[in-house]
Amino acid sequence: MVDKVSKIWLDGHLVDWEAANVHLLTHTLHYGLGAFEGIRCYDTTDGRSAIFRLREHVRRLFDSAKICTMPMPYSQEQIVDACIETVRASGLSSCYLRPLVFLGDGAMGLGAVNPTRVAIAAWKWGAYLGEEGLAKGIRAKISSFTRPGINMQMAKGKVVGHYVNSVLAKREALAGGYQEAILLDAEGHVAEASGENVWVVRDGKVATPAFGGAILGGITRDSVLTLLREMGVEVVERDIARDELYIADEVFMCGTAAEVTPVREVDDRAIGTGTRGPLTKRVQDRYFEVVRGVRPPNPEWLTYL
Ligand code: PPE
Repeated sequence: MVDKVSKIWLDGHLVDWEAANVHLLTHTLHYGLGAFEGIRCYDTTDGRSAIFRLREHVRRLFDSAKICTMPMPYSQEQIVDACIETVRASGLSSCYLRPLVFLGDGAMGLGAVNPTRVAIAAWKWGAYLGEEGLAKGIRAKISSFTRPGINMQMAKGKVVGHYVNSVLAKREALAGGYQEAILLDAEGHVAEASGENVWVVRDGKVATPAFGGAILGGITRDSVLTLLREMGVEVVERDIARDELYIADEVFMCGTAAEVTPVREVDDRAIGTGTRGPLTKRVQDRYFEVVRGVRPPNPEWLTYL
């Protein structure tokens, strides 16, 4: 259960948690056209809280809305400010932020063009794939669900309706006793997990599926690419075959919610030594240092409150 906070930002104002409701004929509820974001705010070492890569997330929210042909009734700067306001009003020093852009009620039918509405909620969210997952790695399974091709779903958008496929894949993995599903694209290449981008390490070299493929362009993925390069690690974006996961020295996944999580098993095969690998640990440590302000991040990665 999500712990209740006092306020949610809805259409330009903070409203009481109980008052943050919509009508049953809300268009997005029926047809899935909408966009959302997931952003984390962390406690930092100097006692302040900081939102990680806020501007990049807000930019992607606007990109997603554009992909959905939904005009945004606010500027990016207004949504940046609204996110900050929402965290402040939550009283939480670290939290997960969920901006949601949706079509309101009014007309029905696929052709309806109702006004775009925006909500932002904040809640406390611990380790998405568990503390043990962060420390020792998770068990993943290649999904029976395929990641839709790049002209079937607009993969660069974080679009509400796209998540049906992810939720089904996640439920299938959980029902099978695994913690996460890894989806292949229509050609059989590794695409991404239900809510994370995927990485493989072999002989000290790192690879991840290319931005242009059937993946969400993860902001954590972008951060990890930058950190790996800063660490002097060779990293490429390329096609990855399913069995490259099996024979990798290390596999890890990353996302705002999952942060940097090692994968210790794929399809019941132990990866490397069957626990968190050394390079994964280095990237993970560095990521947590950056989000918590221990290590100076790249300019503008932290928005201090
Ligand atoms: N791929 C997918 C499909 C995805 O949903 C996410 C985020 C990512 C990659 C990583 O993107 P980024 O957060 O920008 O690094 N998934 C969100 C879902 C969490 C949820 O269960 O809800 C997230 O991590 O916030």
